[in-house]
Amino acid sequence: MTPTITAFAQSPDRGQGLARDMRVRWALEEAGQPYEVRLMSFKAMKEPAHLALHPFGQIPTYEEGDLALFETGAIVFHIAERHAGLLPADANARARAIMWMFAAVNTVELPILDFAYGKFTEGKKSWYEERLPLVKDRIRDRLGQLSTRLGNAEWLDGAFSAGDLMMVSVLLRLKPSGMLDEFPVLAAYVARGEARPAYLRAFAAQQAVFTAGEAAGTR
Ligand SMILES: N[C@@H](CCC(=O)N[C@@H](CS)C(=O)NCC(=O)O)C(=O)O
Repeated sequence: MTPTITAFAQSPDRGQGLARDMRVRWALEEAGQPYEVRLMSFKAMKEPAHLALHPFGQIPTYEEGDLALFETGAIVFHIAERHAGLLPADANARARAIMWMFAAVNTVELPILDFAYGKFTEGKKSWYEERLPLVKDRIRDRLGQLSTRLGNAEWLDGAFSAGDLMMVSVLLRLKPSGMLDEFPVLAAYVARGEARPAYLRAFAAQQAVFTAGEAAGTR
């Protein structure tokens, strides 16, 4: 059965691929699975029909038959479990790939979101500028540690896995800030992820939503 995911009808990032439907699209492309997309307005995301799927009123969601999921980590894990290409067959290597998925969303993404969302939510507070160096240093600590671990390796643990997919997705949010370039090992790692054919297909698909909106005059 072809799954349906939800994505922004009008992505605030203007098609840069930073919205989280991108991770799910990428995972489905890596797995070679077709999918359908239901585009959501911000208003519709907060209405009962969508809240029944996603209690926090966000995107993306994933529907397949009578299964409905939210949270990108869970969705990517579900895709990776059911299709080849995203989790190693060896049990220990598989456990480590899952560990990296959690590390991406639970350890690396948290300080990055504090930085990325802070400007919008707290940018006008008197203490915002004073706090900013601390927020950036927390990110640099994590990036330094991750960079040391990655070293000369191509991917985090052997072959490309769902752990890399989640980690690259999380790190991509830092690209516009220039902070990633302070860690050439990680900048190269992210570039390897972005060069994967599955990533490129997913990126083009999400960008097409923005381009179509512009052409229709809804942007
Ligand atoms: N932890 C969630 C985060 C989902 C999330 O923050 N989605 C954003 C788009 S990238 C969203 O829907 N934001 C709109 C809102 O929260 O109202 C996941 O990984 O799926």
